[in-house]
Order: sequence, then structure tokens, then C-alpha cells
Amino acid sequence: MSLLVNILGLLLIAAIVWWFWLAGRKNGGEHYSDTLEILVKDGVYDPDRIEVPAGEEITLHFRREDPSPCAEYVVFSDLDISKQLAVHKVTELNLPALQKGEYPFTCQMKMYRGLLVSR
Ligand SMILES: [Cu+2]
Repeated sequence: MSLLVNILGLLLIAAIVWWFWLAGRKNGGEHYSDTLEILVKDGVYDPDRIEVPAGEEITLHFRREDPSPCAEYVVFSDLDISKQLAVHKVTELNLPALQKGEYPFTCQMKMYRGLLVSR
């Protein structure tokens, strides 16, 4: 009986974690603006999903707070664009006008992952 109670308890915890994880995610992604900063820290880009306008040149701002070499470069492999990010600073990255679509960006080892959604 106590085993059953323990299992139910674990399931409840899993459900709560799952709920908050889902609730914390933004469906369409953050909307791009000139002042939007992408924080590079603890293995995640924040925001990790950004909606950008199609057909416009834009500038992304990456604030790298992770000194590990893992975070050193941001790579847009579909666009053949990469940029070295300075630690504890904001690095600007210019992107050409994009067609509608999805453009993943990662660190060079693909542990950091983000997505640009061009609409
Ligand atoms: Cu990495």
C-alpha cells in the first residue's frame, strides 16, 4: 500500500513539473524588437524562440554570461552565419532579410539551441 502511495506521489510531482514547464513556454515565441536581448547562460538561450519579420534586415543582440567555451559562438547553420560572442557583453549580429521559415541557431557543439521563426 505504501508503495502505491509513493508511486502516486511521484506521479503527482511529475504532473506538477510538467504543468509548469508547459506553462512557462511561450507558444509563438518572443517578438523581435531592436532592444530584445538574447541571454546566453546556463546552457540555454533566453528567449530560445524568437519571431522575426520576414523580408527585413534585423540585428540580434546576444548577451553572453556563460564564460565556458561552449557558449563562445552562435551559429546559424542554414544561413552560413556565425559570430563570436564576447563574455559579459552584448554582441550584435546582423542578419540579412529572411524568407518565411524557421532558422535554428546553436552553439558550435549544438548544446545551446534556439529558433528564429520568420513570418
Ligand atoms: Cu556548446
